[in-house]
Amino acid sequence: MKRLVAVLAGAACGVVGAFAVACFSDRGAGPSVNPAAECTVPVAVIDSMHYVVAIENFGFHPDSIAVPAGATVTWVNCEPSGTEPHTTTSNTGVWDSPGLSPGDRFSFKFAAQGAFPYHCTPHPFMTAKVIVQ
Ligand SMILES: [Cu+2]
Repeated sequence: MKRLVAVLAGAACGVVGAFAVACFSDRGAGPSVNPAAECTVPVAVIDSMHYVVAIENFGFHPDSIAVPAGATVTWVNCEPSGTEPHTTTSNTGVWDSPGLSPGDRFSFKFAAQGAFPYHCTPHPFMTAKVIVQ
């Protein structure tokens, strides 16, 4: 399994333009192969249509991200194991994740332009937004 992870990481890691690209395995809402790698960069841009927001220290990082219409945003819970789950929940009912434990992820594809504020249901002080351009 370790060898497979290394192969996948080798294929997906690198630097594109000014952005560091995290190691990434697109597995939807399932557990991450390597969440630690995704949590080591402040803004993980997988490619122009796929972005990562880290959930860490009871906050969303970055707390505002601009993406093009049609892009997918994946939230990854980067908290230490044992931390209570977080959600990513649209303020206007556009999306709502289940509780995400450390290492879990949730993805949503933004088809429409606009500003999409969201929060964490168990921790309403955790707020952020996605701006779709
Ligand atoms: Cu939370």
